[in-house]
Order: sequence, then C-alpha cells, then structure tokens
Amino acid sequence: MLGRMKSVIVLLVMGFWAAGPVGAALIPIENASFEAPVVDPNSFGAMPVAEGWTELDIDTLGGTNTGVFANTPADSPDHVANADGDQLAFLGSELGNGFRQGLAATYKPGCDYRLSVGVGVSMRFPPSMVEPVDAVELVLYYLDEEQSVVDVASATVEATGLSATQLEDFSLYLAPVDSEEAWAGQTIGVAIRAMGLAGGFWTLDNVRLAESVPVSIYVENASFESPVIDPNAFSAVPYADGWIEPDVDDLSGSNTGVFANTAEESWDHTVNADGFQIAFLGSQKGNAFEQDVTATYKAGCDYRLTVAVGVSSRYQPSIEEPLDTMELVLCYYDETASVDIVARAVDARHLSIGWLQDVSVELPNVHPDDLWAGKSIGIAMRSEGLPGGFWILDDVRLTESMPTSIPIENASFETPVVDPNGFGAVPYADGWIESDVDDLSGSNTGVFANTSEDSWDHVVNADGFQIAFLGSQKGNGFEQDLPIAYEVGAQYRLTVAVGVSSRYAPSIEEPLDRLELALYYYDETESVDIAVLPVEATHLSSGRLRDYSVYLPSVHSDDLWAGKSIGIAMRSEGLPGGFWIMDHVRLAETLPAPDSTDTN
Ligand SMILES: [Ca+2]
Ligand SMILES: [Ca+2]
Ligand SMILES: [Ca+2]
Repeated sequence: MLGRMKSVIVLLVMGFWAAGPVGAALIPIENASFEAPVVDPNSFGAMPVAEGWTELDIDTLGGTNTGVFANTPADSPDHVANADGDQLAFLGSELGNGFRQGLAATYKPGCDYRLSVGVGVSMRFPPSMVEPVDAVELVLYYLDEEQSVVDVASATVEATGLSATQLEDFSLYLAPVDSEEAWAGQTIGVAIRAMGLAGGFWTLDNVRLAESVPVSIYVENASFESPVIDPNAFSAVPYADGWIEPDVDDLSGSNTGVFANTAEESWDHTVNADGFQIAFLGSQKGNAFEQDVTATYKAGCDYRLTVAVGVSSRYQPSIEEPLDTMELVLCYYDETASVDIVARAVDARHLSIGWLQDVSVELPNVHPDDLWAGKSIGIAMRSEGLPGGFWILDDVRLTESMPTSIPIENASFETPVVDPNGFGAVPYADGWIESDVDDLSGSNTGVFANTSEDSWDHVVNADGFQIAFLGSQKGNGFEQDLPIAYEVGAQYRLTVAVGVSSRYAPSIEEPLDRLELALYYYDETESVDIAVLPVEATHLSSGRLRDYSVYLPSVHSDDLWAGKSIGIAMRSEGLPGGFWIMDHVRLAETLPAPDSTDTN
C-alpha cells in the first residue's frame, strides 16, 4: 500500500515531452498516430477500427467505442490544433473500452521507459468532468505465461480541464527495469484504457514510447549520514557535510542540518529512511540545501533529481493557506549567479509523519544550444514558505539518461553462476576477454557471488546476484569487442558500477592504484583508446558501488574510429595486492537525428 502511494507521485508527468525531444530513441509503435485506415473526411469522417491495435470494445456488435477519425478543417470549431498528422483516435469513456498493442521491443534490464500520449476530449460528447469524473489510464504491460495482461505501470488522466481542440501530453514513467523483475526481457505492451461511465468520448493521438539508460551521478553526502551523530547525545547537528546551506538563522544555522532517526519502536521513527540519518530544513523561504556536483549537463541527455521528502513529526509545514512549499531544483551557474532550469514544488498535504515519499524533478533532453549545456549541474532543495515548520529530506538521487542502450554480453557478471555455498567465486566471466597477469590460474579476473544481506561485506546496490573482481596490478583487465560500430554524429557513454574489495582494497596512498574505464577501437594492428576515465579508490566503498561514466563526444565522419567496432574495457593501472569490484556495465548512445526511430 505504502509502496503504491510512493509510485503514484513519481509516475505522472505532464507536458514536458510535448515537443519531440532531440535524439529521443522512440520504440516503434504500429499506427502510433492513428493515420490508418485512411478516413475519407468528406464522408462520415470516422471509422470504427484502428489498424495495428487490439481494440477492446464493449460494443461487440458495431465496435463504435474505438476507432479513428479525420481531424476537421482548420476553420472548424472542433478542429484539433495540435493533432499529429491528419487523424486521431476516439475512445468511448466506459470502463472496458481500450486500445492495446504488443510491441516488437522487450523490457531491457537497466533501461527506463516513458509512454506519452496526446489526450483530449470530444467536443460534443466529452467524458464527465464532474463527480464521478471519467478517467483514462495509460499502461505499460506484459503477457504472462497464460497470455494474461499484467500491468507493470499505469497512470490515470482525468477529464477535468481537458480541451476538445488542444491535446495535452501525458506521460507514464517506468523506473529502470531490474533484471530480477518478472517483466525483464518480456515483450513490451502499451495500452490506453477508459476507466469511467458510458456517454463520453476521449480523443487520443501520437502515442510514443521512449527508452533510455539512466546512470547515477554522484552526490556528496546524499543520504545525510555525515557528520555522524551520537544518538545518545543531542541527536541533531545544524549542518550537513558536502552541502551549501543557506540558512535564515545567521547565528546558529538551526534551520538546516541532520538528525539521527529514532529507534524503531519510537512513535516518531521514520520507517523508510535510508541509513541512520535524515536532513531537516526549516520551512521559511531562504533556507535551502544546495550542491554543485562534479558533472555537467550533456546534450542529448535527460536529468532527474529525486529526493525522499517528509515532514517533521513535531513541526509540520503549513497545509493551510498560506501553504508552505518546498522546491526541488535543477540549476546551473552562469558567470555570476545560479540560474534555475526546472523546479518542482511540493507541499505537505500528501505527506505523512514517519514516512518519506519520493519526489522528482526532471530536465528532459538537453539541447546543444541550451545555455546550460556543458555547464556544471547544480541541485537544490529550497523552502518557499513561512517559518514554523520543518521538512525532512533523505536519499538524494541524481540520474542522467541517454536514449539508447547498446547490449553488452554478461554485463552484470551473472554467468557463470557461482555456487554461493561453495568457494563463492570463479576465475572467469562469460562473454569477456580477460587479460590476467596470473597466467596459470587466472585468479585476478572473475566473478563472485554477493554475500547475504545480513553479512558485513554485503554489497547493498549490486545488480543481480554476482559481481566481478579485478586484481589491481597493471595488465589485468576485462574487455569486450561489440558487434556494433561507432556511428557518425552519435555520442557514447560507458558506465560501470565500481567498488573495492572488503578485504583487499586497492591502494589509496602513493603509489595510487587506478582503474581505467575505456572506449577503444581497432586500427589495423592494435586496439587504440579513444576515451579513458581513471578511477581512484579514495572515495570508493566495499559495501556500495558507485557509477562511473566515460563519455565519447559526437563522432565525426573523419574520426579514425567512425564506422569501426566499439570496444569497451576496464583495466587496472596499479600494483598487485588489491582488488576492484565492479558490476552493471552499461553502454548508451545518443542518436544523431531528431526523427530517428532506430532503437538498435
Ligand atoms: Ca494522428
Ligand atoms: Ca540517510
Ligand atoms: Ca551483477
């Protein structure tokens, strides 16, 4: 129940995708714009069929609840101004009517999905906008073994406020697919379902499904676990390491800081806090947490800031006029000041004591001409209210999504399957070329089984059950030559989740051990690196992996690697004695053309 509440707020995002994003990887949907069959606009103007779609129609005789119609002339009072093409779909408002389609594409582990539909209402027969309000549901589903439809995610759109002449864009967001989820690898299904009473008609057009590959961008002290508070002492401190804290309390800074979560049996315990500590933020305008992360906005990528938000058990922000609000912001710095790009306001009306709710703000598709392209990413949580209340915040997450995922064999090091009851590790990894200075037993490269959750050396954010290990000595490495070439105009991003061995961490003192992530190609004789990111062990942990990404800017036609096979590598550049651990290798590509629908 609580998990469900959490998902609802993240799912529905309006308006952002109204314009086709540059370089978005759209998964092909048959007759996505309802242009077929072609309707003769001089005759009846509508047909009770839509090619390519499975029509669920409770009018089994005439099928008059689902079909397509021709947009009227531009001077007609019911002309839909922003229709895509010449035709749209109509859908009867009664529960049981709907469109659905199984696509050729599958849910790829590690990818997230966004289904968008232009929605409007019939001018003559609009769905009910008063109680009981009619609604339409956008759905992503898959078929189980019995061929039954199983919903993966859904979002509800109510008729209230919708127009007959202007479609509004609604989106459903599906968070990254975990390889363990039942729909991983299953065929993607999209559906639009009426959820109301009979009598009205919805107008639908331009169904789009975008796939992208999100990776984490590092946020310092993202879970507010430092400074560490002694829970037996005062249990709160007025600062948080790593954050810039504007605080209207100039003297003691008591509007921003961190506190220790109370014991589980305590009345004010926060059930779903991340770790042991949480941040507090006074509700008065002028109080904030801000951070400039060490990453930049990249053209062709989407950004999403997510924060777990709650309210103080003792001093809640006002839920009556004047309503207190808090803003999540993505910003950048021009020469002189920080400039907001997108902000999302939250108020306390849907928040509850003892429970944090995920709230997200998104910046879709950075364009090369945007002022923030190439600039440092700034994130902020700012109060916009009156004094007296406190917000509580935890688990700040920043992700960057690139449109297209390129498959990598055994990307999560799940094969060969290691018997966790045996030795727990094997000295090889399927699908990878392993360079190993230990010629004899190859014990510098291989895979191991994550330990159980209660174990001291458990890796909390491993992908699946297994992780790779790599000896720190130069000469050890994993490489893979992909059956895909560097495409002119495209950018590439290789991401690996990296950590260190709990027993044998690579050296963080001189001489420093380094791990290199690289994109390479083969000229006639040897492999040549094009982009390399060195990673040091200094900020790495054995219990939590951190995403590192190496970027290759747009490939030019005269680059030597244009058209050559893509090579990816993780290589040690150090002395023997330590071990890197790594998991969840992801390669993403931005597409050169805005209208490209190639998802391979
Ligand atoms: Ca259309
Ligand atoms: Ca925390
Ligand atoms: Ca794995």
